[in-house]
Amino acid sequence: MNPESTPLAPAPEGYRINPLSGAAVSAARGLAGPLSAEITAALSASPRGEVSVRSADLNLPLLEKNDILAERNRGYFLGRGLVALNLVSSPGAGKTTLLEHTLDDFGRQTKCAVLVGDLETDNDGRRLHRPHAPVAQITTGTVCHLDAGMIARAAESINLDGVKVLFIENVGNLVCPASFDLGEQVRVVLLSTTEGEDKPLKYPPIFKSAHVVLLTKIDVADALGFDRALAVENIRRIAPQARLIQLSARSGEGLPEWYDFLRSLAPRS
Ligand SMILES: Nc1nc2c(ncn2[C@@H]2O[C@H](COP(=O)(O)OP(=O)(O)OP(=O)(O)O)[C@@H](O)[C@H]2O)c(=O)[nH]1
Ligand SMILES: [Mg+2]
Repeated sequence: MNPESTPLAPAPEGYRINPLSGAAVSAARGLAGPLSAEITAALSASPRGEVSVRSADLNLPLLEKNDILAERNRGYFLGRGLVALNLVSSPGAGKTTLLEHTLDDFGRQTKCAVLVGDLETDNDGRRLHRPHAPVAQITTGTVCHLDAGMIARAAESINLDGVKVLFIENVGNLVCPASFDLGEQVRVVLLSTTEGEDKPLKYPPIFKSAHVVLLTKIDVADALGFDRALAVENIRRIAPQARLIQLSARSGEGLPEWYDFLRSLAPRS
């Protein structure tokens, strides 16, 4: 058992945070603190949990509570000089395996941290925790996605000093996470060869929101009869904006390109 592992008391919303490595000595200043009295009052007066900007004439879109918290996270991450990536995929597409390799390879030169979400268990957090990488597990209970409030609380639970890259491994789901901005700068969507070539066509919102699409488990593509050219065509059709990297965490193919991409994002100090 990891001596650092001391789960925090459950949040009022029911989810739990467990910092498995690199726990913060004291909570970071105010990231998950209450919103201003003005915004809290406006949110509670709104049946749909929305607040409008004061000057409605500007015709700005309404911001929902998650968006407000996400913007606060984004500013906090930028202020700390780190880049946050939100990894989203179906269950089992290979997010944790890729992050294990990333922490062991790329993470030795560039300090990384991980916030990982699942409905239940600390399994992924335990797979990921390493002395050189702060990791916190978020267990959501019944919620099929992470939200910006969970990220704020989990980010406060670990020591982010010196961290340049913060990975957020979302709950395995191709639908729910699409609508929840976490305050990340980069959204990474994984599609594995075991899922079939047609997933971008069937679940377009998540692929349309991607900055990067990773086609994973390419080592088993041939054995599965997976048509990589067709998958690439489908990704390009739905997500022309996204950078595409094909890789296998198992064989190592494509990992240097992924690390080069991370290197291009990581702020230099
Ligand atoms: N062949 C092959 N298998 C892989 C690769 N990457 C991961 N796997 C396997 O795929 C399974 C799921 O991998 P995980 O990394 O746990 O997937 P995940 O996306 O984190 O899963 P959830 O967190 O449950 O959504 C495991 O059995 C891995 O060993 C790969 O590159 N090639
Ligand atoms: Mg995982």
